[in-house]
Amino acid sequence: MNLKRKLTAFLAAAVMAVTGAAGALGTAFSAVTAYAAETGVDYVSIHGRLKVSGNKIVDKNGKEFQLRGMSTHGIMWETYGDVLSYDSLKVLRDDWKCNTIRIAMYTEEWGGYTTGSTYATQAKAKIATGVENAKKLGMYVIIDWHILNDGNPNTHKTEAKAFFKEMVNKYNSYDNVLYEICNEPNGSSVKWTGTNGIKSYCTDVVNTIRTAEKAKTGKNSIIICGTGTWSQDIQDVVGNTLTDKNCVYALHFYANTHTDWLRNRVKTCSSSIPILVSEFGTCDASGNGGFNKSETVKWLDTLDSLKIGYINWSLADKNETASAFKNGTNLKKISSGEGSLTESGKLIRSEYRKRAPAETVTPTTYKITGTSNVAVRITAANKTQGAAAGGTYSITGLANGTYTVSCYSMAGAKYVDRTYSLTVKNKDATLDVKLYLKGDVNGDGKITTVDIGLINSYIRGIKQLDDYQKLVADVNGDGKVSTADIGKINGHIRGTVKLF
Ligand code: IDC
Repeated sequence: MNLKRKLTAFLAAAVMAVTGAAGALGTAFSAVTAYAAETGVDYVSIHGRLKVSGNKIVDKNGKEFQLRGMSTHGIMWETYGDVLSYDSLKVLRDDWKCNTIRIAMYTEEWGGYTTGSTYATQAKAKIATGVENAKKLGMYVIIDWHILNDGNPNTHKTEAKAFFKEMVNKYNSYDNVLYEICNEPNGSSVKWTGTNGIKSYCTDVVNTIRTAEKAKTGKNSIIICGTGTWSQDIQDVVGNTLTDKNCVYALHFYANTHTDWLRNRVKTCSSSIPILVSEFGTCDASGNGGFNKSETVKWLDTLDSLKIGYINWSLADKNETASAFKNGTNLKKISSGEGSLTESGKLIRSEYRKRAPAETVTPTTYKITGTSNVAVRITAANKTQGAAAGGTYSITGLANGTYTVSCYSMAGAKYVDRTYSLTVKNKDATLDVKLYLKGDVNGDGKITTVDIGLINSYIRGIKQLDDYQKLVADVNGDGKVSTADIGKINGHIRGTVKLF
């Protein structure tokens, strides 16, 4: 029986065993999940986890990298969180050339995070949708603690710390996540320095994040720190940065309100501190009125020349100038092209398309290589390669995707054939093949009472066996792992039964 048929038979038997309450079997074999092929640019695979180097954000190769993207409006407002769907983010990535999405979660206004636990739960579910979809698409994602009414970030410092700790625990291993810890501190008494100042808030929250990261994988995400006067006072940070060097400082502008004077500040400060324009608008600071194309273009020219990233406000269809979409647009499934865009949306889309650098993904096909412990024939994507015992193999010309790699023993039936599921995504993959002897459940190359012990524990429900181990344990080939197999293996050890 070939392996596929064997597996199918085993599955059928497993189902029968479960439904028939035979009791000897644990879980049925898990299905291989198919991988949807991607056509667009997977920014995160190409550029990896970003970090701050000196006063610039750089990619995994140490090359300056500009975040370029769109911000949601408040994810709890109206239907504005809908835009975090896979389909809409894909349009932003492929048609708008955005490499980043910013998820704005208000802390106070309109179902704000701190105004009720139900809201907080809903907000986190929306964040999860956005982060997961961004990850699938290879886009960077900023989780934005969107203070505004709060004025002083210290107002909700306790909640902020708990929130970011939770985010780190969830997303620490994700290479695409950045944290923005206070959107726009504001109020005449809210300054960078001082005991109740922004710096002290940032120091505390950054500490919480770093401690949580250390407790997980130790990987470190970029943290975006807001600055005074609605994130305009970057000059206060110069000479007084946080000790943590993987932080950038936020500068926000609205093109019709903030002009040369603020651009000059950016030019001056950018030589000494890392800056990110984590929010900007094409209009008045109110978000409504004053659409200003020429000032917007001047800003983007300046920021491009300084290699500073920028994120536009906002992906809403609200009746206000800053909105990218016309009122009534289905945000869950936005379309490519200009059809549903406002003048602001049209400008941003066309500027981004012009400004995004070409991304090259080379090569476009990949290989799976590895070794094998015994002589095998290995098949993936209808390509077959052989490997000698202890030798290597290489299957080339594979596109991105998840492959079933089937390994047939050429060393006789004493070895149990095996299938692996392997994902190839923008790089070569390795797979060292290991076939087990029939009955050798722990794969140590011997058939012993230890293997019997494992099967026994499995039958009694104390230990799990993986799908391959179950095949190895099923020495009588009846599709079940049962005491009958133990009997046969026992006989083999005592020399009364031949397993092969
Ligand atoms: C605005 C929204 C508007 C909403 C208001 C709430 O566009 O629909 O009613 O917030 O107070 C910012 C803020 C951002 C503002 C935006 C425009 O970060 O939350 O959004 N803006 O006023 N800073 C400068 C401008």
